[in-house]
This record gives sequence, structure tokens and C-alpha cells, in this order.
Amino acid sequence: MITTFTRRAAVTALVATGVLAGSVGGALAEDKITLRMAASASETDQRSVALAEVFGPAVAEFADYEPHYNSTLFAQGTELEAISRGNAEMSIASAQELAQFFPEFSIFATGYVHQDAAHQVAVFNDPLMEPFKQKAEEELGVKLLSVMYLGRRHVNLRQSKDELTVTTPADLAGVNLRMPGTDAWQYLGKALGASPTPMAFAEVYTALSTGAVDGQDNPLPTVVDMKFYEVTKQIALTSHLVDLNYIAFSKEVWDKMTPEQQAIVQKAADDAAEAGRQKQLQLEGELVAFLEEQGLAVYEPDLAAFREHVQAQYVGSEFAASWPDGVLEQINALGAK
Ligand code: KDO
Repeated sequence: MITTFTRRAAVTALVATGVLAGSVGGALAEDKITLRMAASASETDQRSVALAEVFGPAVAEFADYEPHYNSTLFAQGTELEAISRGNAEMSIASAQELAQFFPEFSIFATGYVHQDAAHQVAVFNDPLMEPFKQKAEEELGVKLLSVMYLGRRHVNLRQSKDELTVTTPADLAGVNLRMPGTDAWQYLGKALGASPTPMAFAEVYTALSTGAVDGQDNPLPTVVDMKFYEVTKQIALTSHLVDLNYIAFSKEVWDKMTPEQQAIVQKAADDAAEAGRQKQLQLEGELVAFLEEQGLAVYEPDLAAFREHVQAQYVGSEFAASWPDGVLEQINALGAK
């Protein structure tokens, strides 16, 4: 009987004998894994830049990192399902999007819970996170590799400060505030005192320029990266959500990788998340001056009033009902360190 070796079988045999041990993944060019990354972020957003400049090169020996920005591959909020169906391999996902599948993820999207970037990392690496990660892997086929720092979200309005000064949530009554489309986001908009309008990230600039909405909320680096400052006149530094994203990865692809490849992918994700985090933090420190030079009023409202009001909206809410007992206390304890 003549056994016909396929090229792949031959490569497998050679790798097994260590002949190709030098090539970590033992993958030949055509065997490289394609990692389609679907995100609504722009190419110049620091999270995108970090993935392209740190993650991509680090995995290049056995994987082709293929970013798709500005919701060009999948609409915002549909990326996780795309990964689950095998139509994408990576995304810059949000807790709010995960909360559409698993309501308990809303705890990570709750106003004034995370204190800062370091707190986000401590929470993501704490054992409390395991059941959340496990559920996303087992029920959605999505592995959460690392936590990325998106930044402190603030209220950004078309109205000038003279027209509308935001001191307490009462000042946002009737303000048509664009929030992303999921329930957790809409709830946060209401908790701020505003009237939230669901809208995809890609439509925000036009909606601000036409007056279809009165404002939006995002961190300063996003306001600058997307040029929202061109069509708005003020930023009330509410810091209502120290926002995060997760580097979401296909569990199916992960499981097919060798342990060496998995270790490289994990480290590459952690390194990219850290690089992006440091860049975002640096920008947050620099951009108030830039935005004031663009003519925006940038000021701090009554933070105690906002914190107290927003947190009170979550007590007894449907979201709080979904949180596993004791997790909020564990998160708070990690933030106090
Ligand atoms: C947004 O749509 O305002 C938002 O900031 C929500 C985040 O969860 C995240 O999806 C982000 O957009 C995108 O990564 C674009 O920055």
C-alpha cells in the first residue's frame, strides 16, 4: 500500500520530529492563521495602533493579523457574534456588548465603578473574573485575552457653556445625548440625567454636526481622534465611566494553536494592551489644553453630585440584579488598594 503523504502531514511529521522545531508554529506560509480583527475604532485610535504595531508583528511567524477598522467588516455591536460564527477572529469588544449575551457583564460597564486604568487591570486579572471569562468562552466561543484602556468618558456637548453649564445631572434633563446602542449604554445615559439616543459610533460626527443629537460621551483621546471637537463646544469632565475594552479572540482558533503559539498570542495581547494604555493615559494628560485651544470649554462639574446620582440609579436596577453576589464589593476592594 502506497501511503500518499499530504504536504501538511509531511510538515506535521517533520515538526513532530523537531526537524522544523526552529519555526515555532511549524506553520508554512500558506498554513498561517488569519486573524481578522473587526472593530468600530479608527486606524489612528491608540488601541488600534497598539494592536497593529505590537500584536501583529509579535504573532507574524504563524499568524496574519488583519485589522478592519471603522466598522467596515461588521457593524458596531455585532463583532462578538461574528467571532462566534467564525466570520472574524478578533475584536476590540466592550463589557456592554458582552452584557447583551451575559447581563452580569454590565457590572464592568457601570458608572463610577472602575477608578482608573490600574483598577481595570487588577479586576481583569483577579479570580473574580474567571467565571465571566469562562462563560464567554463556553457559551460564546470568545476568549478575553486582555483588558484595554479606552479612557475616562465625559459629556461632550454642542451647546456652549454659556448656553448650558453642566453642574449636576439635573442640568442634563432633556439633553439628547447619543449613547452606543446596547441597553447597558442607554441605561448609563439615563443615569446621567440625559435623554439617551442609541446610535452607532460611525454616525456620531454627522449627528453632532447636523444637530441630530445634542452631544455624546467619550474619552478625550476619542473626541480628538474623531474630531468631535470640530462640532461641539464644551466638555463637562464627568469621568462617569473609566471605560475599557477587551481584546476578544476566537476560542476555536485558540484551541487549534500549539501551547507555544498560545503563549505568544497571550503575551502579544498583554503587551499591546499595555502599550495602548500608556499612550491613552499620556493623551488624557495632554488633550485638555489642545481642546481649549480649539475653543471648547473644558471644566469639572459637581463630581460628587454626579457620582451619587449615577450610583443611586443602579441600586435595585435590573443590571444590579444580574451581578453575582459579592462581586461589586470585591471590585471596590481592588480599587481601594
Ligand atoms: C462608542 O461607541 O462611543 C464607543 O466608545 C463604545 C466603546 O465600547 C467602543 O465600542 C468604542 O466606541 C469603539 O472602540 C470606538 O472607539
